[in-house]
Amino acid sequence: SFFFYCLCALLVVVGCKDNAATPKTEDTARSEDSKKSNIVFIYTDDLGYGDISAYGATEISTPAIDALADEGILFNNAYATAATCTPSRYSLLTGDYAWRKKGTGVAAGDEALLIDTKRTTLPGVLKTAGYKTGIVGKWHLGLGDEMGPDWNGKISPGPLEVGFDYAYMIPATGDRVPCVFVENHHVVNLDPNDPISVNYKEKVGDWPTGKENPELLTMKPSQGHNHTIVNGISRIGYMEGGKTALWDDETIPMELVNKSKIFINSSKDQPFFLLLSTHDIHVPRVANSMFQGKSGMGPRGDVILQLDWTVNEIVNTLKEKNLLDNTIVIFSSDNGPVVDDGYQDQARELLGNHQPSGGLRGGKYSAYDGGSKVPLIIRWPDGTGKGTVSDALVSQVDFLRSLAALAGVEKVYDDVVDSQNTLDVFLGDNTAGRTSLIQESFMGPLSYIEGEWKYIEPLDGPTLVPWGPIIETGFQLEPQLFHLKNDPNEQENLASEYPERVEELKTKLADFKKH
Ligand code: NG6
Ligand code: CA
Repeated sequence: SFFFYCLCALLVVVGCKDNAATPKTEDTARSEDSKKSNIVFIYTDDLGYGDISAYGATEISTPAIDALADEGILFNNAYATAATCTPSRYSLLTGDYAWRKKGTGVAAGDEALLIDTKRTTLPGVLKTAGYKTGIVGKWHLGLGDEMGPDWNGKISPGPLEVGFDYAYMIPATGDRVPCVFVENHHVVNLDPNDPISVNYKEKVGDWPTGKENPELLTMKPSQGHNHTIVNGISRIGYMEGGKTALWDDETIPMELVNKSKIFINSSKDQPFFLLLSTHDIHVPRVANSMFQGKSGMGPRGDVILQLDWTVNEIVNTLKEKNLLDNTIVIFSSDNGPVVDDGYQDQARELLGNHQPSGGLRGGKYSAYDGGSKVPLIIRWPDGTGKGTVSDALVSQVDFLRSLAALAGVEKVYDDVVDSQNTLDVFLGDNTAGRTSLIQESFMGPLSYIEGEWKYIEPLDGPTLVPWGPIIETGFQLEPQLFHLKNDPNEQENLASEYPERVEELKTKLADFKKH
């Protein structure tokens, strides 16, 4: 029996040793993971630096978003990587500037997936750290293989192939067909007897278009947006079929909040990462009846109130489930603001004294700061930095390595070129932030910010966004140099006064491009 005892002891020792050398069992990993904070990232669309009261808006009030700022850190110097949606989102998810990859400008509604399924991604990294990962809302990064999405079959690759466990998506934008939700690999509520056809070049089927039947429209385009009419609104692109699958524009936010709640509730046993990518405040701006006429600023103002409602719903859900004390809430926008973005929704006429960009020069699409300087608020569950304002220079490209560090991921692969671990900045401990960053405008030219200076590459292009939103592109034949600290609204081009500075920043930008 002594021998038996020794054998048992030996087995126990070997067993322990074995245990230490191999990965943790699923159960121990689970219990450690459950201590990790959840992450809810509310990524809004086209919301400007001056569009919410936390950032100084006086003509509109956004109490739920402001509460995040009261309980968290408000960043005064935060940038999306680009002045349009697709490249900014590409950077958030991949940790790389989008201009490194061809074809990452504003994606068509039938574009193939733009993210390489083999590369490191933010959701993929969090997944390796035990997170359940989900995206609810706007995708706009393409779907399917090089043939594009198969709307009537399995839509793949997509979010599930780049690190998300769950997806409930607006495939591109609210103003692009097909106007249907996609859940994981399939269009939601699709009747197989009524298949969807989509074409971005020519008309398919016989559904009326805004161009041919303007009398059927409840919201008229001001520019483009005159193809197939869905729910009284003409869109970009032609479609037919999928009647039972069409979304209802007035309840999109309710649908997204509902799917977010279900995702949160189903993630109790492990930490979760939810990217809630709102349709608000992109065009077409169709507020739910709860918000119609409530802002006094027309649909654009009404959907800002609707966005605030979304934030309130999500925070309340976390509170009710006792999760707010263990959840990081991040709030930001994919690019700067635009007033008329192609529909006659009276946004310009009813703007009054409201300044969507908070006085910054330019707006969505632009090389000036109005294009990509955006609101960013982070509410830490333990009250870190509560009610403070940070002037540190921060970029959304850094969330990949920063959240990876937070989640305890030891290795982030080298295919991530641009993302830096700036967790100390996001926590408010480092008030300087990045030394430099790059901004992409809609036709490609880049701007380079380093310290107090900003350089904009010269480009022979239009000075105003060509299709009429009255936004300065920031394109000039000559290089531009601004002292952002003294001149945050980029009024005085100092390039001819400081030619060496121009040369220096130009060279540094060129070096970054070589990476
Ligand atoms: C533009 C659209 C604009 C918007 C934008 C993409 C016209 C005239 N304008 O081409 O309405 O859809 O693309 O916006 O069609 S983003 O926020 O998704 O980048
Ligand atoms: Ca956008």
